[in-house]
Amino acid sequence: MTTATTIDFGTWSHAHLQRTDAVLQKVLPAPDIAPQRLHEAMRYAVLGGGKRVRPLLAFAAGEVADADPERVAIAGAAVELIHAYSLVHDDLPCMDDDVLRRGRPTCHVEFDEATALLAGDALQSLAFQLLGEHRLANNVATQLEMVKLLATASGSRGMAGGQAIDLDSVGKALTVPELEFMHIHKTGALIRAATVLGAHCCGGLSERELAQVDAFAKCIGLAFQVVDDVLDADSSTATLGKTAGKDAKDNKPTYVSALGMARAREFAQELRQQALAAVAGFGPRALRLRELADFIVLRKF
Ligand code: GRG
Repeated sequence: MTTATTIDFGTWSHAHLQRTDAVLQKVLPAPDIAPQRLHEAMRYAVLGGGKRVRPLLAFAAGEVADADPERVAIAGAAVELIHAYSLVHDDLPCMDDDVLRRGRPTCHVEFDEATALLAGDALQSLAFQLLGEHRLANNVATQLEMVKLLATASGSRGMAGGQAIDLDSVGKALTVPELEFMHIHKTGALIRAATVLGAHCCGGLSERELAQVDAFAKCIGLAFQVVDDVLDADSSTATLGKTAGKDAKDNKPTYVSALGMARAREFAQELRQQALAAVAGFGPRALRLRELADFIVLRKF
């Protein structure tokens, strides 16, 4: 057993956040390599903060599977690159048209729209380059499965598809099942992929155990979005580092508009309980997954 279980969650998450940032620093092209402006924009989008929840979930699932943290760090960084690309594109005027992200001007404001678009494209490519370049799984079949998993989670049957539904839903009152479908894809798919990728970095979990990790991730991915809806309605721009109250202003359906604030909060707690139940059988190996579930549901930013 690693020392992971002997340190508190704050220390553990800080150490793994730093580990993720060290990989990201290394794999992102240096700003003095041509084309400099594009590389500067990529680095700006990725290295300017962020909670790194997805890599942390990969590390936590990796601990359940006793995976090699070096491998998990690469897998987690690949997911974070996809996440950063999605935020850059989401902030563009043709999508959410936002000017503030992680407490700083959004990528297209700091650079320009064309550069931001290309930076997002290149971050996505870099994510898959990492999965192709590094030995992450114990066998080739699992490694290929990992590539497929990330591609599916980020593509039209995952995040990009969820974003398309989101853009189409402005001004509409979605039913709760429709809302769930949208969010499971837009936000949940990548969170789920991050977690399962972490577990795949060893190959030692049985199908049943992998399904338990996946069930956890599905619940916590949706909980993440429910909490995001609550925070958007209930928190300040200064606390969030992004424009608060935007969902209501943009007339977007959310869990708060569909269920009301109190019920949305309750629903997040129910999802947390379901997530915890899914990994109960792992005992102490799932400590970090449990702590991350708490962080995701109780977070204030
Ligand atoms: C453009 C293909 C494409 C997809 C965009 C993820 C997404 C889809 C849009 C982001 C819009 C948004 C605010 C979604 C809510 C949930 C979410 C992903 C919030 C941001 O993630 P955090 O809180 O951000 O993990 P940090 O900055 O901490 O990394």
